[in-house]
Amino acid sequence: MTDLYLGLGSNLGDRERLLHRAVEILVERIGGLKSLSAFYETEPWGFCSEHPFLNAVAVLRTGKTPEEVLHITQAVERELGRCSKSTGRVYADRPIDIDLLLYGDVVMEADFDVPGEEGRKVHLSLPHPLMHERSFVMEPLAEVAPKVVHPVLKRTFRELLAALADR
Ligand code: PH2
Ligand code: MG
Ligand code: MG
Repeated sequence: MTDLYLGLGSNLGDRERLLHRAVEILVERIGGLKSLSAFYETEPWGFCSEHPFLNAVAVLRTGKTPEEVLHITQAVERELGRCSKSTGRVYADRPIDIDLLLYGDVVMEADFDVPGEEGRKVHLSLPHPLMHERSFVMEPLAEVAPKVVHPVLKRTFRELLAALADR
């Protein structure tokens, strides 16, 4: 069993209900809930929008592989009404976004097939390559796991959050 860290965000619709529902489905399909952060209201980062986000981090204990987790999170995003995916780093408003932040200490880059979509691939990087630059991730993460060490940067999430706040 591995500790899986998921970043959740919503900036359209009933954001609080969407986050709660997403966690409920993720727990059914991926594994038991170890911790869930508070929900943080945050300004859109990296794009302009009049719709603020609610962001949270959930930690699940899972026996699923990263690939299985990715397929499940993408299916849950679709089921909760997400129709378009951000491409490159061009972001858009969304009812729900579920990002894999960390899968234990695993460091990996991979392209996976998308089931049912011939030829389409989805890329997965672990740890999430931008997580330590984003306060909307690091604040809830440092709340639930202040002493956990980033497997590449070798600093705790509390230290990484403090480094962000200093900038
Ligand atoms: N997600 C993004 C881009 N910008 N800003 C906030 N505040 N919260 C997010 O979850 C978020 C974002 C890409 O997924
Ligand atoms: Mg995201
Ligand atoms: Mg995403």
